[in-house]
Amino acid sequence: MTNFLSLADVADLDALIRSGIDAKANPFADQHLGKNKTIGLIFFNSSLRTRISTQKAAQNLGMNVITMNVGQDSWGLEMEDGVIMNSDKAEHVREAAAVIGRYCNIIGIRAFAELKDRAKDYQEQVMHQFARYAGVPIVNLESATRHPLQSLADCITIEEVKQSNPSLPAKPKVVLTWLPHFKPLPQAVANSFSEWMNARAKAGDVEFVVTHPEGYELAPEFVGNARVIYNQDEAFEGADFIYGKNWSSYTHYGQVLTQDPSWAVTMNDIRLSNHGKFMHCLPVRRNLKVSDEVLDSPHSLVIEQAANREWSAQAVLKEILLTL
Ligand code: AN0
Ligand code: CP
Repeated sequence: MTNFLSLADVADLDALIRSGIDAKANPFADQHLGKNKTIGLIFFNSSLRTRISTQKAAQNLGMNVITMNVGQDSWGLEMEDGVIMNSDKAEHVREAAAVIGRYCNIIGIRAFAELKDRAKDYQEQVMHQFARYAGVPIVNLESATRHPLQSLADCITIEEVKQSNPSLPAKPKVVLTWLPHFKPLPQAVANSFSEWMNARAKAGDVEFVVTHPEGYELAPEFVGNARVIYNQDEAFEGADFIYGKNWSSYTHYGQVLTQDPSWAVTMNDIRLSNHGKFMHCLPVRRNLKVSDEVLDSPHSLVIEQAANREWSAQAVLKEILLTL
């Protein structure tokens, strides 16, 4: 693996999931791989889990870690080529990426969608500019359209639950549901989860359903062959995993079309499902998107998912270190 920008960079998904599970059982087995190597973690946006779990994973592999918040710790970065740089952005990504690439063997980047111009966000300019100019492997720490380290942690979590619950069906039903929120959020987590679950469904590992109000359809390349059911209660029938996430509209780009509170997940929804587990990438707003009762019950997997971010990052960094 050179870059880790999306599922397309993964040669063998089963093996990567197994590698994460192995790292969890034996975190320091590959300490030699990262010795005297440095990773730079570059954040254009806030983070709790991604920042700490990726740092921890790199340290487990023996790496040194440098973290930087763009625009706060550093200069603002211009991404457009050929412009007269008379805005508040003092440095161009061409120099910045090339320079960071001289200090670091791997660079992780977080750059959310701006949710103003769909074509621009879906071009993934920040990831591609860094990949073009850094000269070292790039890891996606959540880009405009995807959050693959989260999706890998989610796959690991579902796999672990499957392995420890022999009563689950061989192909558990996984339902991605839209949740209400007053602020427009990116589609990245939902896009990525859908992309990865479609791959798991194709391999016969899960059945995958997406549910959301009208107007919240994900981009066709992400929803793929998933079954879309607009009635949430119907979608939850027999669900083994309920994966909640808010996203803003893709078709009416970046808009909040409804805040209908009936889409929030409560114990009634869990009861409709097959005693389903609740999943969310975090951060989550309690009692707006999901009730306290669900989050504080044994049905919730949110802490396990977050814990597995360490092992998903470690599996990915290991793959990349093996190529350096
Ligand atoms: C971000 C999002 O929805 O993409 C990050 C989630 C991991 N969430 C918020 O901005 C609240
Ligand atoms: N799930 C996730 O990526 O969390 P952070 O935004 O806190 O990194």
